[in-house]
Amino acid sequence: MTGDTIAAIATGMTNSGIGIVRISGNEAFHIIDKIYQSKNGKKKISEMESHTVHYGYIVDGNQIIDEVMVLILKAPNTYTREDTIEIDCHGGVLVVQKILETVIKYGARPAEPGEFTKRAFLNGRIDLSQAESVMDVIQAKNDFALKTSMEQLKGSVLKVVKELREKIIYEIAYIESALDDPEHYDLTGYGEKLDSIINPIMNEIQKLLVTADNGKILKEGINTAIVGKPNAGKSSLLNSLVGKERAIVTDIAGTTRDILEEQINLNGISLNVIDTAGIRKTDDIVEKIGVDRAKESIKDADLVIYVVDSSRELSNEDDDIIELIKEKNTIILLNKMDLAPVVTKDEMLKLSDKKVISISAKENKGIDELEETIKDMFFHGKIEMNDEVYITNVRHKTALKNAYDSLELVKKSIENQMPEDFYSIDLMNAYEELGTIIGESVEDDLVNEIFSKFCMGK
Ligand SMILES: Nc1nc2c(ncn2[C@@H]2O[C@H](COP(=O)(O)OP(=O)(O)OP(=O)(O)O)[C@@H](O)[C@H]2O)c(=O)[nH]1
Ligand SMILES: [Mg+2]
Repeated sequence: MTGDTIAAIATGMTNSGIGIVRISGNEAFHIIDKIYQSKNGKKKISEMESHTVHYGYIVDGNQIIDEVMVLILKAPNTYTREDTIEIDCHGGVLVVQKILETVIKYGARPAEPGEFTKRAFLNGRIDLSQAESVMDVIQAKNDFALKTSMEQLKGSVLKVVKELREKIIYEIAYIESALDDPEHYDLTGYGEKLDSIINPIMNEIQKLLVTADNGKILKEGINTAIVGKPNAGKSSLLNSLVGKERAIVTDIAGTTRDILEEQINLNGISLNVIDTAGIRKTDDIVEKIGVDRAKESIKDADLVIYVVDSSRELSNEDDDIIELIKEKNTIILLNKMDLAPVVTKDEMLKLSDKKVISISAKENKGIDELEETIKDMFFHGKIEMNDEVYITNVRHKTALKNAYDSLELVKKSIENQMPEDFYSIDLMNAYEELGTIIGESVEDDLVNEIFSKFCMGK
């Protein structure tokens, strides 16, 4: 147990139906006894049964602060494993703050961000990957993110990582024992055997690493830049994807000057779409800044949508754009298919090896095909959420990568017929790296770093 008693507002700081102030620690009941007054009886709240709700007032001396419901949770069956009180009060920002101030006045200290979850971790209720997923659940932007975070919260990552670590530690233990006691444990031919044990472990890690790439995109959204010449219909496309008139559309070339960003949800996948200024040579200072930004946005994009006005001849500027997008994931849209075509798919395919789709942003045609293509591009057609474990956390990904590299070193040592203690050094590194994912053998710094990222009151 950590000792002191912490308190924080657990709900958002806006006026809402209810607000919750949470208290956790040894003094939690002592504090609530001093500031809670029940509606009828005089009984102390600390004498009531655990996991019950009580109706009364929060008071500071004679002054009533709010009418509340108090939830009492006695250790160890609580989130933090400590005595916990939750005060449900009216949801006005001022009221909630007043209650927190009173709780602090009578002995609690304001919690650091994420400190409740940190205590849950330190007191052994959850592992580190679960703790991190608490934050992810709170911040989930779409169905996928929510679902994977919930899976992780239930311990999906923990399970896989634990299994891998068990296999590795077994081999380390074997090597150590054999080196100590060669009469009972034989290491002849062990290198080969170890190699055959490491391979499936490395495959498993590799599989997790692949999900990490999808995972990041699924969680944070695909950064998508819509680019093209002025008047091609970029803003019209954005509007069509968003489903409302978000960007200004006119027939004047050079309408969009600055970058405009919108989030779109495609059946559970988020797209962070930016509409950019039409790319062309210009002497207009403001437009030129916009054009430079448009070019810059190509560099940062996971996906570029290059919109071409198919009712007009291509020009040098199209060649320039094709050059800029050469290395990027790109979909070329031949827009304005409702008009007489001047640029055809075949012509476009001669200039670029990218996927080409005909659409009409104005009449909303071809948008479905665009959406399907995006899904295929990023998830090879299958984005349905199966039971696969997804890695959605950058820290986990790095640790997996490091573990993989260490195992590769083990393989090298085997290949070069190095002495066995070389194997165990790198096996140990892999073991420790995997351990950092679930918070075993982690440094205090790392723990603090992770928990300080949490929202207050969680
Ligand atoms: N016929 C037809 N017209 C379209 C289509 N898409 C866009 N337009 C028209 O093309 C003109 C330019 O559209 P915008 O969406 O403003 O083009 P933009 O690429 O954003 O242009 P800039 O912001 O100037 O770079 C407008 O008059 C639109 O109504 C389409 O599919 N068919
Ligand atoms: Mg525009």
